[in-house]
Amino acid sequence: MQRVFIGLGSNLAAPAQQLRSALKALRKLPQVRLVRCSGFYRSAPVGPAGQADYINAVAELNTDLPPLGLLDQLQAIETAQGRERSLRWGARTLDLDILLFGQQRIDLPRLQVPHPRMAERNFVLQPLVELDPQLLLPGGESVLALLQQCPQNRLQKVSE
Ligand code: PH2
Ligand code: MG
Ligand code: MG
Repeated sequence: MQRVFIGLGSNLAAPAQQLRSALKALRKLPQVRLVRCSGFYRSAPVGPAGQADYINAVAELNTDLPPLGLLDQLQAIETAQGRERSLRWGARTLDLDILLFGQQRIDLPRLQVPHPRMAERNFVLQPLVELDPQLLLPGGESVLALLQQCPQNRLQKVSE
């Protein structure tokens, strides 16, 4: 059983509703237990200009699935919610990223864990700290310390 943290993000087609639907789908996955989800945060878009604000959150899961098995399930949920893979960092109906998978480091073409850009993203670090202020990365860095050092992009909590 692994303790896993997933980043959820959307900036198209009723973003908060997209996140709620994704949480419902996560609850239905075999071999996955949704432990809890952070509040929802409105965040300034990182990437190509002209995109709408995102809604972001982080969910904690327990799973017996292997990392790529979980990734397949997450991508199926993204596809079911109308995700189209086009522009890198472009607008999307739903993005589900594996942030942390226990204390594992994974470096495969399809999957890098810890998520390679999480240390620069307050919309990932703030909800992670909300779930567990003591959380450490596999290298031992504190997520709280990363949050204190990371760029302070616009971020506002919009629901518990
Ligand atoms: N995701 C991206 C690119 N930019 N910006 C915000 N605010 N939130 C995101 O989840 C996000 C982003 C690529 O996955
Ligand atoms: Mg992403
Ligand atoms: Mg993604």
